[in-house]
Amino acid sequence: ANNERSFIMVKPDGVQRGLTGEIIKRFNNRGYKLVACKLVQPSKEFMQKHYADLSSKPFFNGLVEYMSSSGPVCACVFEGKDVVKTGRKMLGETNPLASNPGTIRGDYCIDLGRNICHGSDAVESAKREIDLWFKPEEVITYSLVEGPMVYE
Ligand code: YYY
Ligand code: MG
Repeated sequence: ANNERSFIMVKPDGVQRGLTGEIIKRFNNRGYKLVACKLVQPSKEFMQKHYADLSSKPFFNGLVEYMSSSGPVCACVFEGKDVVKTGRKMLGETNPLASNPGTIRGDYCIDLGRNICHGSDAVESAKREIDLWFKPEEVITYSLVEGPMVYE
């Protein structure tokens, strides 16, 4: 389906470093459609919900603290064929130093806890994350004029 959706977020380090546009641009250039986008200053409680699956990890508290107290994040939803899996490839590995050049993390960052972006890891988690971050009316359904030039 061409209407798969992924939750892509520019983390506080990405926003602070002026990389918001670059990250959105890469998804747009690939052919993915931006269907939601907003700047948010998430609370600690909200980030605990977002990263609930990682609550038992030793880095959880630091991660939540960082994500909620270092500046805003840019929360986005991109739509298109295979966007969840392809989006993860475009982001690179969790550890930027293990990420190939040409990926977002492989081109723009170094440390694990400053890896500038988030992308949903499965279609199901994408649904959960989009519902958490956006009201239904904030995710816009529209057709891209260039659609037939991206999809055959
Ligand atoms: O999905 P992804 O962001 O690539 O990695 P996750 O395993 O979901 O971890 C979320 C987030 O936590 C990661 O982007 C950086 C941080 N983190 C960390 O600080 N230390 C680790 N050992 C693992 C992850
Ligand atoms: Mg993850």
